[in-house]
Amino acid sequence: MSHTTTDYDRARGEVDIPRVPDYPPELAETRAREQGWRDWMVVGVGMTALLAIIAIIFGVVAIAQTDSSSSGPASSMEANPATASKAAVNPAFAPAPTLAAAKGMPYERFQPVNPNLPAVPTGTVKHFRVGVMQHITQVDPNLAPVQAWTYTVNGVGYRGTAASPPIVVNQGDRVQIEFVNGTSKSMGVDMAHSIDFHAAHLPPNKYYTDVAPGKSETFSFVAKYAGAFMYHCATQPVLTHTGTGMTGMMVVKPRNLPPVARELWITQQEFYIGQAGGIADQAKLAAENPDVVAFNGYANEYKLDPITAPAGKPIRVWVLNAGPSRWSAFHVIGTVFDTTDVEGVVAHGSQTVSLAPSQGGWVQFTLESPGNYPFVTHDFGSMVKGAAGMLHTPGAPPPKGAPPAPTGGSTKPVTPNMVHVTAMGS
Ligand SMILES: [Cu+2]
Repeated sequence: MSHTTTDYDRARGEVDIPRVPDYPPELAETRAREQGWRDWMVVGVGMTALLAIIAIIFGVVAIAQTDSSSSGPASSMEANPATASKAAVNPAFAPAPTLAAAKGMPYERFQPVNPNLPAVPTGTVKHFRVGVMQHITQVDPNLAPVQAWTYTVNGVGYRGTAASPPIVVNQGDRVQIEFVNGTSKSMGVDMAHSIDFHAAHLPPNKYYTDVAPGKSETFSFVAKYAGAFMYHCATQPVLTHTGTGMTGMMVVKPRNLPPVARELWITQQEFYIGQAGGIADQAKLAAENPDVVAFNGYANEYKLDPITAPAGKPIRVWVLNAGPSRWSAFHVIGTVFDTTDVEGVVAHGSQTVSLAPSQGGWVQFTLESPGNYPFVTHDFGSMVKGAAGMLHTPGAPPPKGAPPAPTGGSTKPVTPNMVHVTAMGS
């Protein structure tokens, strides 16, 4: 028994901690005298500080009066704290332009992204033709359209949002990637892009390199480890390319993962809006100050179009935090995760999974009773910018206050050359 206790202490680092000696009683009088001195010192320092503050206040008032009487409105503006703080607002962090402000700008109509995890393709080698499109879409129903640079996978692309499709394989599969940087005029590609797979063991200098518009490259790798891995553009500046949408999820399913009633995918992404029709705002990107944080490429997408899922049966959600910069705390309100696997760490009974930018995994849970169960990032600063959705079970009333999905915009591709904003690097 004592053996076990000792081991616990050692494991918790609670052995060999030096003890602070007790105060020797013979020094008690000296200690009291020192305490008295310290008390007077504190009073003295406090009085001095108070006098200094009073002097500063008098000085500032005197200067402000002199300025406003002698040099007119410019100086008096500085003396007025309200006006001064307004002038100090960095214009880089101006609110994103609204849809109304972008009147007349063409953009693609919102279409909800299918959140069902696609099946693993057939064949011994899993072949994926990955394309690029540069298009004009909203990422929030109230905000101006922006440029989104996104990937297509085997012909599937998501116009009307800035999401990229998941690539799904089984652990141990050989994966062949044919990366094509824009195949037609409707893809709107006017610059080099690239693709970097976090699930692969490959020399980046050889394969994650720039591919010119209209050109392609092919490579393959074995998906050795299971998980939700990021894929993304690695073309410089990488913050701009990933912040303008060039990220996606690659799911490597472990062998013998039990089937579930519903298997979904959710990618969290940030958007930094400067000009209507423009690319991600550079200053906001650098300051990690997004206007929108979205699941699957559009703010509050699955509140606009709730995901139906059964009650009383296991549900699995593959989650990726594609960033580029903010943290994600994925949580489903009204349940507890039975099992989670984040970056190879399996846990049971967790409430929230913590995902740094690029990290991913899966969560499995049951909605025990019929109802409406929101899912969010519990980083509420990001949640209020659009990283929230809704799971709705059959038999539950429709979620209250769900806004109608927006219907504006074009059903045809809208490419950057159709709006009057200069593309980066051109
Ligand atoms: Cu790119």
